[in-house]
Amino acid sequence: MHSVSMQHYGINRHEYEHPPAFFVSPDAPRSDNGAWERLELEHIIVFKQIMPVFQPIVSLEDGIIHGHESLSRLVHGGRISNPEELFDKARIHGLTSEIEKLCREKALSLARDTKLEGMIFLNVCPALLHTEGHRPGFTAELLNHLGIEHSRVVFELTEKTLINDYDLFERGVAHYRSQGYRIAIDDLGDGYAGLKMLSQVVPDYVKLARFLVSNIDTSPTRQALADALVCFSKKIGAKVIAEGIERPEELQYFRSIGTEYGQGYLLARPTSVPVHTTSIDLSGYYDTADIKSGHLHCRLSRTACA
Ligand SMILES: [Ca+2]
Repeated sequence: MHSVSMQHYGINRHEYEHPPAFFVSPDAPRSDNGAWERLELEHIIVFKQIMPVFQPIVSLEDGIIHGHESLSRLVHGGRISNPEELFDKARIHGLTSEIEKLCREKALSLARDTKLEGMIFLNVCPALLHTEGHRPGFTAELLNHLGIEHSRVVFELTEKTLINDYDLFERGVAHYRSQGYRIAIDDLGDGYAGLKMLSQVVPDYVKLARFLVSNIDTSPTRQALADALVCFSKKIGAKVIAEGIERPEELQYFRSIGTEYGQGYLLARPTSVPVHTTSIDLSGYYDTADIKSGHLHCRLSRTACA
C-alpha cells in the first residue's frame, strides 16, 4: 500500500488549508465505484476532512461527567455519508489504519485545544491492534506531544471486523494496557464476539448495546439480559455504561439496577465544542416513587451479585 499524503498528491499548502469539496459527477459510471471510493477516501485522508465531536458519559448516581466518547463526522461533501460507511469502505480499500489514525489525531488534538476534562473514549477496531502498517506507539507519541496523560484514554473495542487470531488480539490489548490505557468492550450484546472478548479481556468498562437500552422499561426480556450483564460486569470489576439513552424511563431503569454511567441524547448530544460543565442535573428525571423502587431493585441486584 502506498502512503496517502499531501506530498504524494502534489498538493500545496493553500489547497491543503482550503480543501475543495469532494465531487462525484452523477454521470460517473457505476462500474467505476471502486475507483471513486478509493479517491474519495484518499481525499478525506489527505485533507484530514474529519470533524471530531464529543458526547459526555455521565454518572447516573449524581450526574457528574466522567468523560467523553469521541465520534467522527465527515465534512468532505462526498458520497460516503456516515462513519459506519466510512469504516466499511476503508476496510475494503485497505485504508482502515490511515482512517483510524486520522480520527485519533483529530480527536486528541481537539480534546487538547478545547481543554476537555476527564476520560477520553476512542473507538478502535480490534483487528487493527495487530494490523500491518499500524505503527505501534503512534498514539503514545501523539499523547506525549499534546501533553495528555495515557491514563485518561479508554480504547473502545468493537467487532467491526471478525477477530481471527485471539492470541494476537490479547497481545495487542496487553500492549495497550502496559502503556497505561484503559479498555472498554463496546456494543456488548450486539454479537457473540463481544461475549468472547469479555471473557478473554477483563475490561475496565462495558458499554451496553443500544438495542438493549432502547425501550428497556417495556421489555422484560431485555431487562433480564441487561440485569445479567450489569451483574456480571460488577463481578469482574468493570464499570457499565448504558449507551443511547433517549427517554427518562430508560435512564430510571438503568439507574435502578446500579448501572454506573449513561450516555445518550437525553443527557447530552455530541458536540464539537464541549460544554465546560462538570455535571448534568438529573433531578428532573427521578421522582420519589422511582427512587424507592430503584433502591429495592438495586438491593436485589447487589444481593444477587454479591
Ligand atoms: Ca463506541
